[in-house]
Order: sequence, then structure tokens, then C-alpha cells
Amino acid sequence: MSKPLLRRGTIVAAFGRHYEIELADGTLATGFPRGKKSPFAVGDEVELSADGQITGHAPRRSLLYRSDAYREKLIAANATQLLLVVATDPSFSDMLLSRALVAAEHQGLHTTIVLNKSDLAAALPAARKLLAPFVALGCRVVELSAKLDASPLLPLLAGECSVLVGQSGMGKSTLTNALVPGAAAPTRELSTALDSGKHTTTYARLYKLPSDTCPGGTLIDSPGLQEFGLKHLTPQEIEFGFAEFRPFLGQCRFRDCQHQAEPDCAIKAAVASGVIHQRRLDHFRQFISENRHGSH
Ligand SMILES: Nc1nc2c(ncn2[C@@H]2O[C@H](COP(=O)(O)OP(=O)(O)OP(=O)(O)O)[C@@H](O)[C@H]2O)c(=O)[nH]1
Ligand SMILES: [Zn+2]
Repeated sequence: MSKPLLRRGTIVAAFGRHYEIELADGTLATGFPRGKKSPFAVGDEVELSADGQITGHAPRRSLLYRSDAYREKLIAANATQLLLVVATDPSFSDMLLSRALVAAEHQGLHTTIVLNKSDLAAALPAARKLLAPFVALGCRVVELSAKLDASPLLPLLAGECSVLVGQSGMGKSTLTNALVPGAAAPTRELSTALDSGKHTTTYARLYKLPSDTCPGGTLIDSPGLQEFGLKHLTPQEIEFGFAEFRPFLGQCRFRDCQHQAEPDCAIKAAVASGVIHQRRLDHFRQFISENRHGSH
């Protein structure tokens, strides 16, 4: 029997210039993109030629990515759920959360915020305060300590492809190791021992979650990030990413209201009455102005 020309599989690790692909029969193969670019992401279902070239990917259910003025940085393909990981200590950027939320809304992912390191109780109140605007808009927040017990997350993972996103040091890899027996994702302890620098995770990897606790669930651990540019989105798409704005859209006096200095702005009125958090409007304005002026 002749060998099929193309093999099919799922990208389970993305190293930039090459990829690790789990083939349909469960074996692993290395794949390379054709040109200079790396247009594939972990989670992509791809076709691989006999000589290891990735010839294409199946239509994606979603593509989570960020972008600056120059290029797009793919985070994960076909994810259904964004797990935004923050910690009590060190503190985190709430603006980064708003950025990731916009990208997730744009791709139809639902978002859960994981407040990790709840064992560091002294820092809990400040972290909760920073998260209040997200709770108010209906975002689910799960508090846990990945070091002690990650089980509060288990009920949310079955049947989902969840992607962990967050700043470095929030505990994404610790969480991965707690949820996936045998994952052996490198964590800060290891990188300190090896003195390999600040970011422990340098590439994204997809894991299968245990079928007894999370049937049909997969988990993607991704490198820590400090920036999350939204250059690829239009002002309308950015606005769509602010879910709590939606009931008020179309109610401003001006149809193209930017919710800045315009009179009779329904969004500003909602902020004044406490329905929308000022902080979220600040984030919105920041993203719109970056988008216009080309920073990030
Ligand atoms: N106290 C406490 N420390 C934790 C917890 N989870 C993780 N840590 C610690 O936080 C540090 C960072 O954890 P990592 O899992 O490496 O963080 P990361 O988000 O994967 O970091 P990058 O790979 O750089 O993106 C490590 O020293 C962990 O031991 C927790 O629940 N409680
Ligand atoms: Zn307005």
C-alpha cells in the first residue's frame, strides 16, 4: 500500500520556526512552515507533507492573537475559553485584562478570570478590588491557589479548549502542572535554578486534560506577556469587546460617538450613574487612541 502524501494532525507546541504536531495515530512529528513566516498556532489542525512541511490548516473556530504596529502574534487556534490568570502577588495589570477580553470577544471565546495565589491572603483584598469592574460586567472569577488546590477550576474545563493567558509569574505553568498530571511544565522554581531568565514558559503547549475529571477538555499554556496590542481591530470591534457598553450603544446623541468629549454620551452617563466603571471607559479610550496613533 502506498503511503498517503499528506498527514493530518494538531499542533501541540509552537516554537516559532517549527512546530510539534500530534498526528491522528497519536505519534509526534515536527513540522515547518513553508516561507519565512510562522502563520500557525498551537491548536491548529494542519496537513503535513512527507518532508515535514505544513501545507495548510483547517478552518479555525477561533484564533486568539495580539498585534503591534508591525506584526501579529498568534496565541492559540480553536480555543473556546480564555483563562486569564492573575495573582494576588505580584500584582497585575487590569488594562492587560481588558485588552485580552477584547481579543477574546472578537473571536467568540468566553472568558474566565483565575485569581491565583489565594493562599497569599494579605494581598487578596487589593486583587479583588482591581477585579471588581470585571465582576461587575459579568466576568466569572475563580479564586484558587494552584499550589494548594486547583480543583475549583475543574468543572469549567470539560469539553472546552481553554487557553491560559497572563503576565509572567502569575502561575500559569503551576496551574497547568496541577491540572495535567505529568505535564512537567517549567515553572519559576526551575528557571531560577537554571538561571534562565524572567519568562519561564517560552512557547505555547497544548495538553489533554484527564478524561475522568475534565472529559473532552484540553488546556493550552502560553508564554507570559506584558503587552497585548489590538492593532488588528477596528474601533467598532474594540467597542464590541466591552460587553457592558452594548446596552448603551446607539443611544449617544452622535451616531459615531467616541465617548470622549461629546455631549449626551450614553456611555458617560452610564459611568456617572455607576453602571459602567470609569476604569473600563479609561481602557476603552486608551485602546482607541493607540489604534489611531499606531502605538503598541
Ligand atoms: N504562593 C503561591 N505561589 C504560587 C502559586 N502558583 C504559582 N506560584 C509561584 O509563582 C511563581 C510563578 O509561577 P509560574 O507557574 O512559573 O508562572 P507563569 O505564569 O507560568 O510564568 P511564565 O511562564 O513566565 O509566564 C512560581 O514561583 C510559583 O511557585 C500559588 O498558588 N501560591
Ligand atoms: Zn458616547
